[in-house]
Amino acid sequence: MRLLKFIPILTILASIFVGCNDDDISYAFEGISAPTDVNAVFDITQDDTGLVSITPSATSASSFEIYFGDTDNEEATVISPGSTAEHIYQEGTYTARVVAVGATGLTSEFSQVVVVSFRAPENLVVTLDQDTVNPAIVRVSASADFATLFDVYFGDVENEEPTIIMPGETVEHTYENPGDYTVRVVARGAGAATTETTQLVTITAATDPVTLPIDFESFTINYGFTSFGNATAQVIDNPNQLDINTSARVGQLTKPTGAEVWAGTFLQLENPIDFSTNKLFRVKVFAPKSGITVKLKVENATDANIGYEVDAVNTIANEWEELEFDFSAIDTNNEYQKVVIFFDFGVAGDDSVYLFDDVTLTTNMTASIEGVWKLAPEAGALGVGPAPGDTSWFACDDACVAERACYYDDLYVFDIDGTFSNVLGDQTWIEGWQGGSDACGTPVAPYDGNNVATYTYDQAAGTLTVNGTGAYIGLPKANNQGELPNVAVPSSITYNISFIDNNTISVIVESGAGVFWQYRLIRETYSTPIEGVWKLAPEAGALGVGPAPGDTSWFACDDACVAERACYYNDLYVFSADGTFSNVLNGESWIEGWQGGSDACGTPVTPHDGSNPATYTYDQSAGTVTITGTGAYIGLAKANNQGELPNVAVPGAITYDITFHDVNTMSVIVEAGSGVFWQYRLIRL
Ligand SMILES: [Ca+2]
Ligand SMILES: [Ca+2]
Ligand SMILES: [Ca+2]
Repeated sequence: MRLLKFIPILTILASIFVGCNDDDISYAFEGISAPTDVNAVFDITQDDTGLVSITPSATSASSFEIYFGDTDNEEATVISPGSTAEHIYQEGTYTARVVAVGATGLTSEFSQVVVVSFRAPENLVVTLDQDTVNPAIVRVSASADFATLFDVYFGDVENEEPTIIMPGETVEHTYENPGDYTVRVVARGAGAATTETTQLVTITAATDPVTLPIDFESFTINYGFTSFGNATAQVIDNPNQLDINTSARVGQLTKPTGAEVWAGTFLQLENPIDFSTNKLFRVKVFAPKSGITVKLKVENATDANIGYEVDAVNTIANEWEELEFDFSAIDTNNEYQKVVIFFDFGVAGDDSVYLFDDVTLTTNMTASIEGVWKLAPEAGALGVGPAPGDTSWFACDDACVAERACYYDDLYVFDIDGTFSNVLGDQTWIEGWQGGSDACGTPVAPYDGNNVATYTYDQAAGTLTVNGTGAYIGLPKANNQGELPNVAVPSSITYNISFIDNNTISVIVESGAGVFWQYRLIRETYSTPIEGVWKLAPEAGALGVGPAPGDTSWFACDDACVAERACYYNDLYVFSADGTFSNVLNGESWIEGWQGGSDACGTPVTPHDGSNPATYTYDQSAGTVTITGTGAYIGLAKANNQGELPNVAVPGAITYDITFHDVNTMSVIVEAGSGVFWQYRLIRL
């Protein structure tokens, strides 16, 4: 009660504050906005007096001004919330206005045509719409001559109080149970005589069979739970529309005190579950306690002895959590048609209530991000919209994909050693903010793939972070702070990533609030043995030199050497499908003395820095590959067909002998002068 006394004082203080600081109004004060949701319930007495009552309502209104609309220069009738204004009208048609006044004087209003007639209503027309998604919802509106309002009876409860609607107004009603109901609408005016009509509405039972995935959203599917062990289950409106489950409806299992340790519930599916490819169940659960065993079981439709069950333990209370159930060891010779779920298995009931949703059978994916990815060169793979999955603001269509061919060949390379590379080739799509003209052009620093970059992939969180200024996926401008150039160039970007299948990922970044850039990436595939992204095998002996092929007795980089030269072992040799070749060095490489370095990691030195354009030709019958382009090389920059730099001129091309050990391993040899064989073992990413 003490608190209540203070409220008016606080309101006055707030008003003074606002009044004294016109230039500095704080809109943080509640109630400073105008009232909303202004409405009014009208009623009329049927005694030929023309007495109409108006009960207004609104959110955040402190009073209402009523204008009945039947006199000129009318003074408002002021009433407080919850009160009813009464007024006697002569026969006629008027427009009544209801003005809701907020605490700060801001107003909102609502008008309603009021027909006052002592004649019995005529030409009553009732419109009854049944919702197409949820057939249990009906909407009723009505019109009639000489009617002030309509009483609507939906016919599903005893002693029903009618719902009053005005002409043009629609009322919605949800029936609890299937059945035939008589909807009765009574048109009323100011006189005693009424006119009425009835319509039959049939609410059909939900009879469609249950299929996977089970999301409980359908109003036509019969989620007919069979519960046991004293548990009960039903579909309810989602009481916790949070985080990973903002859907409308969920399954609910109640395990009352006294329920068996094995209490649970099941749904029978339309058909046996297809376990031929997908063997991983995911279920979203919401439990009042953590550390409970959730058991998911599948069972034969008729033989309860045929079943398979998997346990999972939840890790958090009172939050939605997606649990995984690995069914990969299931005997696929049997048929399973029931999905059974148990909560807190092994523990007797304690009145806990559990929610579950999105029972989905999916793939047991290895979910390896390692490898070479590119934007799927198809309509819709690049887009932006107000929500994940929604690219309604922009989606690159077929013509756009064709126009941006220089961009759709860009590669995103995730090396097993944690190195990330943007491999752009000579050109990519350069937007205006980069100084380009929304056209193909030379990559612009720092978004040219030349900086050191790494990545971290958190499979559980579904996030992928690329670290390094200029490293990106999809569009360089879209980062976690917003879009360039409106925000600073970030040093890392975190994307939400989900595997659609082992070779397709969805990558999303919310670049500023409510702006979701979305990319669908696919694994790069190759049509010739040499195409792809290669690197030196990071293992002893993969780099060496000797007097003959296969002999690296003069020098072979051992384990310590491999570790010392990590900046070199992540260098990439990119053989693109279009015949271009790239040295992608990821910021640093091993720089030898002849280059001005100190036999240590350092910034690449031109022309051996990957900056010059280069091409390659692969002669399968000869077993050779020729790299053409000054500064382009495989293995060691110094070793070429004439000898070793700096003793010979920088060549315009180098031819290497190559041998494939398997599709992902090749040996590359160059005789650098007579009898000096530099040898490299390369692996494909
Ligand atoms: Ca749902
Ligand atoms: Ca490109
Ligand atoms: Ca490197």
